[in-house]
Amino acid sequence: MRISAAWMTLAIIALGFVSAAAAPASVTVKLNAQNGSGENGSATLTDTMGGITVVISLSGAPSSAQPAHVHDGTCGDLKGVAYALKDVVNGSSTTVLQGTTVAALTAKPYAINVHESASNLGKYVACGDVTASSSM
Ligand SMILES: [Cu+2]
Repeated sequence: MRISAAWMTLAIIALGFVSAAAAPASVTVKLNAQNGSGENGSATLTDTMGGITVVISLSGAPSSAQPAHVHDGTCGDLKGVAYALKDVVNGSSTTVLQGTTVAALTAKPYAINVHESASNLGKYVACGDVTASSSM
C-alpha cells in the first residue's frame, strides 16, 4: 500500500509537469478605440515554439492596411517600437514573434497599438496595455 501510494504521488507530479508544458501561457489584451476610430477589440499573445503568436482582432476596422506594433511603455505614455506586427487588414492581424515570451512581455510595460495607416502613423486608432492581469 505504501509503495502504490508513492507511485500515485509520482504519477500526479509527472502529470502536473506534462500539463504545465502543454498549456501555453497566454494573455488577452483589450484594445480600446482611440481618436474616434470606433475600432475596439483584442490582442491575444500566446507562447509558441521559440516565440509568441500575436493575434489582433478589431471590429469596425477598414479594409486598408493599418500598421501595428508592440511598443515600450503604456498607452498613456507610449515609447518606441519594440516589435513590429503584421498590418491589421479588415480588423485582423496574426504575427509570430521569435525570441520572446508572454512572461517577458508582461514583466515590464509594453503596449500594443494600431495606427490609422502607414502614411498617417501619428493617428492612433486602438491601443491596449500588455499586463499579466489581462491573462485569461
Ligand atoms: Cu506603433
